[in-house]
Amino acid sequence: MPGPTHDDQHDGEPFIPGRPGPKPPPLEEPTEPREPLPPKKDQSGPEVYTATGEHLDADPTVRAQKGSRLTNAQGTRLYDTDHSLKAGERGPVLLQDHHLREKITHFDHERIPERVVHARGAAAHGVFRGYGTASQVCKAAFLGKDVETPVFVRFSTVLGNRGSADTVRDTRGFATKFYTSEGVFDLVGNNIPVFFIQDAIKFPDVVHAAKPHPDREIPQAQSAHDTFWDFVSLHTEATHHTLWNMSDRGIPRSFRTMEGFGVHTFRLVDAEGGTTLVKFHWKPKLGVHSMVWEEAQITGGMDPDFHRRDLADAIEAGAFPEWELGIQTFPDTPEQTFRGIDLLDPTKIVPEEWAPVQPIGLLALTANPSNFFAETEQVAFHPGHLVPGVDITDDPLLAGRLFSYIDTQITRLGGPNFAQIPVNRTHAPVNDMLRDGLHQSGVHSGVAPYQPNSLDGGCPFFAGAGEGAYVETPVTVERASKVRESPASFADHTSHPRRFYLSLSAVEREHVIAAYTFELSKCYEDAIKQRNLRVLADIDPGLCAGVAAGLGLPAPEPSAPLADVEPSPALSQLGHTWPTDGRVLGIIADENSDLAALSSLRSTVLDSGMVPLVIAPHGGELTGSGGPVVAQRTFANARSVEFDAVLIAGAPGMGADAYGARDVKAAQSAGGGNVDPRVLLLVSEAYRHAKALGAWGGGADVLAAAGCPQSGAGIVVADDPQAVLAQVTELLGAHRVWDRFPPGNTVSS
Ligand code: HDE
Repeated sequence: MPGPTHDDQHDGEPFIPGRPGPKPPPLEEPTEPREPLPPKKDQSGPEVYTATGEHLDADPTVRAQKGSRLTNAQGTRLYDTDHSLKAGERGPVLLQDHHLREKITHFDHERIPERVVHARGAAAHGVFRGYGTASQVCKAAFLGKDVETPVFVRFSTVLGNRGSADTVRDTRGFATKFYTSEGVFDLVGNNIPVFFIQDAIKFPDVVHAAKPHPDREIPQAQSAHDTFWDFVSLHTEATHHTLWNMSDRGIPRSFRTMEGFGVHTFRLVDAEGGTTLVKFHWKPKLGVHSMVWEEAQITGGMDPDFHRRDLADAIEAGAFPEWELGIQTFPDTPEQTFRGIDLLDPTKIVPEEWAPVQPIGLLALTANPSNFFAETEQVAFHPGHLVPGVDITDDPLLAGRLFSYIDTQITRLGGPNFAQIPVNRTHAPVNDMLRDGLHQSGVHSGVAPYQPNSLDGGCPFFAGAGEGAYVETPVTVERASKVRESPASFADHTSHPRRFYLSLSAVEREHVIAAYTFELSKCYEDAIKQRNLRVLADIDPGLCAGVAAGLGLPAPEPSAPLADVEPSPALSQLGHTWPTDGRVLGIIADENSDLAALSSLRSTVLDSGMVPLVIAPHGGELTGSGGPVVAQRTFANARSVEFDAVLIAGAPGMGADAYGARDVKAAQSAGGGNVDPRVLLLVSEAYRHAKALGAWGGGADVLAAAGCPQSGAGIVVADDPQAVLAQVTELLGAHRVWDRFPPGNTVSS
């Protein structure tokens, strides 16, 4: 009996190429005029009237598109949009063609400035549900038990332009807009818990250093260049963040498998006015996973939209990504320190072993945006969007951010009314006294937008703290001299990076050494390499020696005795078992594979929440014995990086479009036999990237031809495909077959 295909097995579910779902209806040429598609939830806005009182939409939904006929921006119907108005068919175009001018003028202004940092991003809608566990320390309504709050989350890279690749080595933004009943709260965090600098005044400098060189504008979306390494070696407070960037955290597997951090210490306020200092953490339900560097590089070329696609596909398939929000809590003492760590220093973290992360709510991303520009591009975050119960501290980095975000939106979104853009609109009632400005879309009533007034009946009235007003915590500010200085506690730039490095497993340290070596080897100036080696010598001599060896430079001695720090095991990504939901299995097959067994294997994979993608010599269907089986990928378009594990269902021969005869001969003479060279590449890469490999029905020969062992760490060969799958699934719980990485020089002291 033929096994299920994605054509017939999942009626009623959304269709995603390569994922379960119904077959889309055939494309037809439309002939009858019809209304636009009904609006989605995120295309709704408040009820709107024109200035003359016309009710714009009865349902009450403001839509960009209405009616079945093409109109101009004024709603006048058009009969043609393909021809300019001309004096005769071959004559000159007339200036009086207002439709041409409106169309071209609007087009000329379609682009807005991209974000100065975090330009490349992807976003999703979702919902946050409070556990109620934070209510003891925070009065914010959205943290109450089972309170559900709509959210919009944007993930981003920092350095690259809007069109840059997703998988570059960089920090990732993790910005969440909570549309709470008490106003908008933005938690504008990163996937790295510390920052490069301790004072906002240096932000333009660090960004100038990290962005492409101003003369040639290269490299794009990279820190592997002289100015970046010049800056971080001269501003050693950047060492901790840089070390995280050079670790596997700098190349996440997906947005779904990233942690998030609020970075700064915030102050929560309870119903009685009591305060607690906290650090925010987002913990992904799927675990924290990264790429290996070669994978990230290949993916950057093969699928620059990899993270964006992964997020959208997962949501579309109903595999909603989830994170738990947690807080580390610290007493709000006058010193604002915890076990000697200055909580106002954003280059420091408090180990989770000392202050456990306590879960306070669950975030699920449940819907993709309907329009990238309207939502993902126009969303405007601001750390100053706070709600009663959440207050700031005197972290000097945060202070600068509180100014910067609102300022940048004025340029980027063209004026001060960006809060009126649908994605930025609060869900709480607004009654402000802000008026006019570019792109004002409110038609305000009343004549007295000032307080107090007598002409508008005194409206709007103030709320007291008991009526939900945002009241700043009355923190005592001591009288002091004005200075441009940092406190002495900000001077320790080595002990925290050292703790991070010592908390990593041997293989993670090896990756850090390789990343530093790669990046510094891209610098032209030896002086910059040497200065960075001096910084590393003060973090860990093993790290310094490894990088120095790679660069062919002598390793300097530490400039001071090394800090005696206790490692924090929570900082390592290894040693955990994670759920396998959403993991992608590539299954190599051809007409000669046992297709009946393959079909039932696909069903088992789907039932366990993973994604099976059959990789075949050609598109369409495999129709051999036990078929048909639909191919989701072909030898021509699949690359190992897309898969978390690779299964080989038999020994597939050469694809119909295999490389030219010369390459095939080369592959064969290199021991590949009749196996398609692209399959050999795929398998050998998966092996090199420490992915689980499974084979049956002759698949072991492919392993051999690809130069991989047929047994050993993470290699499963058996007759029964289901038995292979069971073992591979178990291996996936650890994400990679870590033992496969060769032990390197990770000696540290
Ligand atoms: Fe930002 N940052 N930042 N930043 N940041 C921006 O705001 C800024 C910092 C972060 O998806 C900009 O709307 C200053 C830390 C994210 O739209 C800008 C300083 C953290 C995003 C800005 C920092 C962040 C931004 C550019 C030093 C982690 C993307 C466009 C004081 C806690 C938000 C924009 C999105 C974006 C300024 C440091 C996170 C220019 C001055 C620390 C996730 O306003």
